[in-house]
Amino acid sequence: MHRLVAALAGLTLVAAACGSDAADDLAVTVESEEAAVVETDDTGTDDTSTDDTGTDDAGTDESSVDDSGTDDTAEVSSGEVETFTIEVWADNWMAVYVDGELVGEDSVPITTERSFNSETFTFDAATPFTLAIEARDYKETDSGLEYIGASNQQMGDGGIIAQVKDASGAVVAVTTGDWSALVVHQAPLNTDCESSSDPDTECEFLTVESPADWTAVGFDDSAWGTATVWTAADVDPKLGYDDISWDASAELIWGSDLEVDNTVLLRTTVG
Ligand SMILES: [Ca+2]
Ligand SMILES: [Ca+2]
Repeated sequence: MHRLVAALAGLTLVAAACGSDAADDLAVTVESEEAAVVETDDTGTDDTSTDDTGTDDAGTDESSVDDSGTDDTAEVSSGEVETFTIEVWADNWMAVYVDGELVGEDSVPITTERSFNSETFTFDAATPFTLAIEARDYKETDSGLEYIGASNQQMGDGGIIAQVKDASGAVVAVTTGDWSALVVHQAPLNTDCESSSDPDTECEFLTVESPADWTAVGFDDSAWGTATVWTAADVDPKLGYDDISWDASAELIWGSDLEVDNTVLLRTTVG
């Protein structure tokens, strides 16, 4: 994962000592001009990005994701529209997109202490569809730490698991190590700053700008790595996890480092 991030460093990488709040990786949305640059550099010959970076994205950032998804759905999907549900548990927060459209996000704000919960979202889609999840581990600042200044100041850890069922209740997709993954926030890079009395100065972080259309059907994620599978013992899933009857094939996944990798973009194709 480190190697992957380094390979993307020529794009819009930011590595710096901390000093400001963690608003950077909230910006899945990027301004249209920047998005065009990212896509051109990142995907090269990606034909679908051409459409998405045109006038559609010139409007508001949020709506551009929906627009591209709608367009791509019409182009790619050929099956009949069915109703699906996705059950998902995340430490600490997630947002779920289907064919570029947001179908649900964690109802518990990430800033809530011990924001562990599961969610079930229902959506209509035609197979094959693109399932994309933004997963975030809580960090108080770009230092990557939580409980800063308290006796339990530490690096938090992450983890996510999900399964998709069709209308009959059959499991049609689960999180596995086959999912594409891009870590877009890592901190602290110098993990020995965990005990620092001034982590916002001493801890280093690294961010990669999220591609503007990373949730879209046509997005080329071939440059991404794959998710890392973790055991329940590794993640120690808490509140909400046991509320779901997880299929035996569903796996807890994250980046390659449960603590340092703080925001992970995940993608797969279902059907
Ligand atoms: Ca956490
Ligand atoms: Ca963390």
